[in-house]
Amino acid sequence: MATAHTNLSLYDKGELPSGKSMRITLVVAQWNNNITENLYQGAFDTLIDCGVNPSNINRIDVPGSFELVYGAKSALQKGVDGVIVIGSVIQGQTKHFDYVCQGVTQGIISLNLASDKPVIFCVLTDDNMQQALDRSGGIHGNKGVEAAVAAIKMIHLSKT
Ligand code: DLZ
Repeated sequence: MATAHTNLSLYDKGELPSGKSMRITLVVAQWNNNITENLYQGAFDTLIDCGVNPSNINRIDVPGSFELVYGAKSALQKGVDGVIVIGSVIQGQTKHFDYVCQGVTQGIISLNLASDKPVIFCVLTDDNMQQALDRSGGIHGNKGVEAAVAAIKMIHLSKT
């Protein structure tokens, strides 16, 4: 999983399916919102760049990453082609980090198994704020961009 010194956020639009008819909801955690806003912007701009109609992109805000699962479930119930969950969990001095990371990861896996619509995981799980900054528009790119590319690919897969 090591991506040190690697920026994976470059993509070739010409090789991606068109997002023209896709309806996508972005669920955004408000914890560490200096990070999640950058991830959101990276994802939003990439979806637009890939042809998704702005009126087909919805946003739901939730308090923290733990609530991303409920936010995604509620978006799926309202009928969308795919969901991107966006969060940033940063290691503190307690075990809360582990429980939040585990909870949101298992929850999103469960939703993907239960639904025929993909839920894309854009949750940073970092040791410190600098690592999060580096991956939300810094030296390691913007994981929001990568999540949007994954969403376009997975929604296309779900429709074919
Ligand atoms: C409580 C908590 C802590 C300590 N840290 C984070 C974090 O780094 N990132 C994040 O997204 N959320 C954090 N939370 C909040 C939990 O995700 C959740 O919102 C609360 O436990 C309420 O259910």
